[in-house]
Amino acid sequence: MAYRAPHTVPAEIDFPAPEENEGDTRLKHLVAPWNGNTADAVIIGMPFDHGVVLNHGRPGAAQGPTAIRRAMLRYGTTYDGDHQVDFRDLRVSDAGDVEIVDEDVPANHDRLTAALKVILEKSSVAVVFGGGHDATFASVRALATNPDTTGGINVDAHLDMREVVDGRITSGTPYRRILDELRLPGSNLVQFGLHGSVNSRDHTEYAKGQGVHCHTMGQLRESGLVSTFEQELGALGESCDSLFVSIDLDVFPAALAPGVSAPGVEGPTAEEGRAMAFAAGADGSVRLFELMELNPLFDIDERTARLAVALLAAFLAGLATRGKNV
Ligand SMILES: [Mn+2]
Repeated sequence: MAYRAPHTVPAEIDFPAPEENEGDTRLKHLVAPWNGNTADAVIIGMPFDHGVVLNHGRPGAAQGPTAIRRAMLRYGTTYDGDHQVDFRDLRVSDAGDVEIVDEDVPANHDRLTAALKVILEKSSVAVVFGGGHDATFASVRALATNPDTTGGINVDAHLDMREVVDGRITSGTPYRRILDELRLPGSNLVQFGLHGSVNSRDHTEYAKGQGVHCHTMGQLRESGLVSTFEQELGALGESCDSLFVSIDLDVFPAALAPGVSAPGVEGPTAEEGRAMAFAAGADGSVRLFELMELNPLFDIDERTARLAVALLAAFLAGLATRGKNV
């Protein structure tokens, strides 16, 4: 029987063996089921969207991880033409999905944290396919053995900085919980790509008061989106040794990403998304990369799923350059 990380079940999608397509190495040929060995990247799916429902979003993100894997079967090579990097030699494994128990948000978060702790012991990076964004609390909990030196960037339309009221943990609360419960310093968090008309003044002022750097899309059009992302990532690396980059696909405009829990109107281009993902992959401090909130029930012709795969490919290309002066 194949190795299984704790609380996981095999992915619904099997990737074909690499030798089937020599000379045209596709993303799907790169990924094998995780055998528990050391790896460059291990993927885990979090097929859970009850936190989205509790946040009054539209359900369906529980099917996100399978939708990303399905898109990987048909889309993407192991060559990044933008950076002229072939990442076919990366060791990329799929640990499957977290085995979900009912609608119990904390119990399912505990399962993701436990599985990720095992993955992070063996792999340079963990890649999470979501699922509702509430799970990022659980992912960062696995990463944050030392909260003072753990940090990251949330690429998201929304702050997700709502207070937990009466124990209601939702997809709107993860970054508040990362500050309040995991005790990461606010200055270790960056909110990136915020849409201009969907975050309240109170939540924005709360975040800034905690020392969180907040960048709206409108501001990033002035400052330079990709260069600001790279600057923030570099600055976090000065004070932190373990970083995460979590991309909520709803940061992209609905024209690019219709298949999300909460579609928006502004956002980065796909090329800017890929440039950010590449920078995240190339940064040796980044140990956790997330593609969250894909909701295939609302996707159009796999548009959002393919965008997620393009971001994954850019991240892996960046990862392949670590330790090299590319
Ligand atoms: Mn979010």
